[in-house]
Amino acid sequence: MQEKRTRRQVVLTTLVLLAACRGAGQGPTTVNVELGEYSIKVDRDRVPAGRVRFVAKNVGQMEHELVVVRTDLPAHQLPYNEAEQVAEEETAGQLLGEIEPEDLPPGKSAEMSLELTRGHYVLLCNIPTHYKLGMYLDFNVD
Ligand SMILES: [Cu+2]
Repeated sequence: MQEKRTRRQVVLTTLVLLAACRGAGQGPTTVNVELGEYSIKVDRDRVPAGRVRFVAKNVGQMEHELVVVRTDLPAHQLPYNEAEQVAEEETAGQLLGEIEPEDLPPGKSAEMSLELTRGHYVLLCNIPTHYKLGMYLDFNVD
């Protein structure tokens, strides 16, 4: 009887410790992003809710940017402003962040961290014409 209780205590203590360790080690989820002509590539397009660190590298020959929008619309169906040749980020949903510097020169990297809740997001480069040329990507947070 007593042994049973002790064993249960050990199990409980272990569970508490495991939970504590997991909590302590819970840093941001890193997503590596490659920007190029004319695509956006990521090493993961699905992450758990929480802090997400986007590390973007411009692997192309011209300037690009990285914008994160929360929207229910599929990445290829954001409202488009024909006159300015850009996707309308604010109309599509909620603009969450933009990497700094806004226009990332070729060969350069930059990062940003965002607190993301469960839902669908779109990553895009909204330098005129780039969205239409294919610089968008669906991204999900569970
Ligand atoms: Cu671009």
